[in-house]
Amino acid sequence: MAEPVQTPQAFPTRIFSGIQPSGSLTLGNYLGALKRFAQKQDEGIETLYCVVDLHAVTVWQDPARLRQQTREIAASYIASGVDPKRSILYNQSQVTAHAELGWLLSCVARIGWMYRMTQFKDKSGANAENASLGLLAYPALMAADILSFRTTHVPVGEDQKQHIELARDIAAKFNHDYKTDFFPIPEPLIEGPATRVMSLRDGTKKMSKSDPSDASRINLTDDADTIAKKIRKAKTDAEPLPDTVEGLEGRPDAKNLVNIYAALADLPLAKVMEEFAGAQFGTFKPALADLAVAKLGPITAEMNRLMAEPDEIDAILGRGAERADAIARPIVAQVYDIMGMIRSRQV
Ligand code: AQP
Repeated sequence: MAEPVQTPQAFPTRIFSGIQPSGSLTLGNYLGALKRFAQKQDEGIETLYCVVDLHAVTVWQDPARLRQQTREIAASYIASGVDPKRSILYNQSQVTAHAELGWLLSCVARIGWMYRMTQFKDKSGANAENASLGLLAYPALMAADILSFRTTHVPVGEDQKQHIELARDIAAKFNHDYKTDFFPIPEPLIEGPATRVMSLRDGTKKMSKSDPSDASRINLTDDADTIAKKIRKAKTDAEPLPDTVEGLEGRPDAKNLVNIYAALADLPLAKVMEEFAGAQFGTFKPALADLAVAKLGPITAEMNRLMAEPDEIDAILGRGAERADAIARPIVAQVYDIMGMIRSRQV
């Protein structure tokens, strides 16, 4: 069970998180992010969920494809249980506070902090000089996403921990530099058995929507046959499953599949070990495939239904953006005041 959410300092609890429209979502995005986003909303906490299109263009995106993917991510949020009436659901570029605060915070953050980000190193590869400036600076924009709402908690997967720590450092430096306590220091919420779902082809590598191998991941758009085939072909070792969680140590591929089962079934890992103790993968994999199809099938069907009405998705994003703007605009105006900018334009 997750710990009850504690509000740091004197700020009311507010949750923000985002997903990049840089490809079709995976089972990793679902278990590490989407499923938990809906749970937080259902706990009655104020929740804002964003399709972070400004982040996606840190690497080149085909414009028509970007529009399509933005709608697909919005549909994935809704199909996974995010209710646009109870949560604020929108795309980032429609709320200008993100870009404005992003600039201000990129003047607070230090370049050295950015170079230390492992995701920048991974994504820029051997040719970092040729990466976009945005790819390097993007964690400052991510800090702005969070702080535009004076967010207190950010549910993310394990891979985003370093970026949230950076957002905390940026908030603390801003507060220190301007002798204020304006920004809360946001807490990452990294909970549950699936904070890092691994590749089906390599249990030591994160499942990622931009992995060149489609067999490495389950996409939320995959049909039942494709899901079953990918699980059947998932890399494993030759040993049967152990009877304890400890017995999975040193067996990353087996551990990954068991973790996925536990997360999909909402069962503690120990219970899954009990159920499949001594089982061969020939028994476990079909059980996992059946479970994955049963859980993901209705989500995929709902996504397809929503995607048939792109205007409706755009209208939902527009309404969400208005609500997000109403919160963020006055916060960013106060940041301008704190930093000494004159704001005398009549609006
Ligand atoms: N494998 C994963 N396991 C658990 N959580 C994951 N997340 C991503 N992959 C896993 C979480 O999903 C949220 C949205 O992530 P994102 O799409 O904005 O960017 P990302 O973290 O870089 O995810 P990808 O799939 O690896 O995208 P690409 O390939 O475009 O870089 C985040 O909360 C993330 O932690």
